[in-house]
Amino acid sequence: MTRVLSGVQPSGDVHLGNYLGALRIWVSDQKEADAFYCIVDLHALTKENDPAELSRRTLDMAAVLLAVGLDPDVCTIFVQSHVAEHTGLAWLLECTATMGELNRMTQFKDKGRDDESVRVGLFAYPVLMAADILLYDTDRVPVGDDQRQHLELARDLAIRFNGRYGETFTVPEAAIPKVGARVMDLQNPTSKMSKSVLSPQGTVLLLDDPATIDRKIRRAVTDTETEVRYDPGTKPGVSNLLEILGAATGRSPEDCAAGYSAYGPLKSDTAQAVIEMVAPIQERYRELIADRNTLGQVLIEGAAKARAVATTTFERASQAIGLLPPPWEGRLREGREKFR
Ligand code: AQP
Repeated sequence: MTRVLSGVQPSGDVHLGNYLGALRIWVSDQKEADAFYCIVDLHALTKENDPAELSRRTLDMAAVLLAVGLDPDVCTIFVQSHVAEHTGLAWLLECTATMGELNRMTQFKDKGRDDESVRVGLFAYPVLMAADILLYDTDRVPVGDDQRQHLELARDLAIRFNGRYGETFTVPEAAIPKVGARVMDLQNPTSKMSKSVLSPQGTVLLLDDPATIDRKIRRAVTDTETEVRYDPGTKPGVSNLLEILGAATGRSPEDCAAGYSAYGPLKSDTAQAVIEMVAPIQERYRELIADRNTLGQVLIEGAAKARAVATTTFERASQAIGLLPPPWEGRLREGREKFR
């Protein structure tokens, strides 16, 4: 069975881009693949964070993942920091990656390559992401378009490691959706919608109430023309609305454009389609967030299932690179047998 893995950072509230670019694909993939979905809390440490907020957001993210339709009986949902092998493998891969290739990561360039106070973690985070993926013998990684370059790095590291130390990792493929792969900020449609960039009016949150969604979409920046046309290069604002409408209604943005001759109706139909799409998710979320025990249980079971796969791959990689297996391991096993 194909193995799928993907992750989401608990770095802020889940937005429409996360849902259309990733989470809803996760939901359809869970039925067809052996799917692992990870709340990547260690990645959230690459930016300024409030410790109490981070733990609250991590549990909250578990509720969102269940609310969008992930079923813990069918897929594995877990928290990255609950499986120590992620950081262990990241080190082996950091010793495989080069400064040059990490320096070329556009996200790092955009977020402050020239800033002396930027954290080492932000520089190295694509390697941690490669470890997240390679630990699970992942065949396919459903992600938004912003992760394309990081996925290439994960592939390059897997190929290089296999070439140097023998076949160890599965080389993963990115799976980027045709529509909704890069939802743009409604106020700044040349930048992607993002959790950690402060753009409250430009970001539609999955849990925004209907009036707020309507207001944000009606106030979306468009342009001075009046023609509704899908043309991301010259009409980024209008094209973004068409992408959102298309993704929410299962049509192509070009098909959606054909039905409009003014921006007003396009905006109100887009808002309505989004409101209808998120309504059932919001209802389930309200029930789930009240039941912290169930959420905790899902994460305990998820971590156990994830660890079972991660430890095997990590041991394989450690031995391939020449690390001595812990000498006491055999003894421990013998001891356990003796007292069974
Ligand atoms: N705007 C987007 N459009 C489509 N897909 C998107 N994704 C993120 N933004 C968009 C996809 O969502 C998944 C989770 O990614 P993330 O947790 O890194 O989300 P984020 O909103 O990008 O979070 P941050 O904290 O703002 O991260 P940075 O600062 O790193 O961009 C991924 O599959 C992603 O592709």
